[in-house]
Amino acid sequence: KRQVQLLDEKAINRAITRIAHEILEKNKGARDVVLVGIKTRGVPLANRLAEKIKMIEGGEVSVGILDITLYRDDLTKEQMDPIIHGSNIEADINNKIVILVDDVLYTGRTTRAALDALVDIGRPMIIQLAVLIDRGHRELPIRADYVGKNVPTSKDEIIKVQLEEIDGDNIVIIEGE
Ligand code: 3GP
Ligand code: 5GP
Ligand code: MG
Repeated sequence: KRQVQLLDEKAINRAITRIAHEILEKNKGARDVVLVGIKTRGVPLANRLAEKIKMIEGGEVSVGILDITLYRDDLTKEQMDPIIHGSNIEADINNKIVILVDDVLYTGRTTRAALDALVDIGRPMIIQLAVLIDRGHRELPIRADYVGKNVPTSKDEIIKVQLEEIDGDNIVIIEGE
């Protein structure tokens, strides 16, 4: 299989640092910001962003978790329907700036399901989206507010995101035929 490295550890860290600054700039600080990581790898990314924002600005940023997986387990692209398994969001999201965090943005269906879950929980002032990789191929009118790296892909390529907290190392690879 053809494998090409897209981001190494330093590049991932730089992307996180930049997005943290962009979040602070766009929202004039982190007051009222709640980060919500989409399981699995959106969660460590949300934690890293919260840490980084704290380092830059001081003050705590709440992090919540949404568990959304595909109805079908085989990762085929046709007729996948993301379903919500649960959430752990302790922060009050009413009138807050909620920032969804995911590793890869593809069709947008996971994000759509996440929006559904959020509006069930409360009434945020704004919902924004941050992703490490945008690989294109949207099937819904959804876009990210913060992007680590835009990666044009073909539909049969796969982006492998490995994060220390889960995989033991930090690297992003594109895998093709
Ligand atoms: P994640 O939970 O960290 O996002 O869906 C299970 C895992 O499979 C995902 O991990 C993701 O990294 C990986 N994956 C690779 N290609 C796809 C894809 O096309 N769709 C989905 N949902 N996951 C994919
Ligand atoms: P979407 O719902 O936008 O099609 O896909 C978003 C979710 O599917 C993300 O949580 C992401 O983890 C996963 N996903 C889709 N394509 C890829 C991919 O190429 N690589 C990885 N790692 N995850 C993907
Ligand atoms: Mg994901």
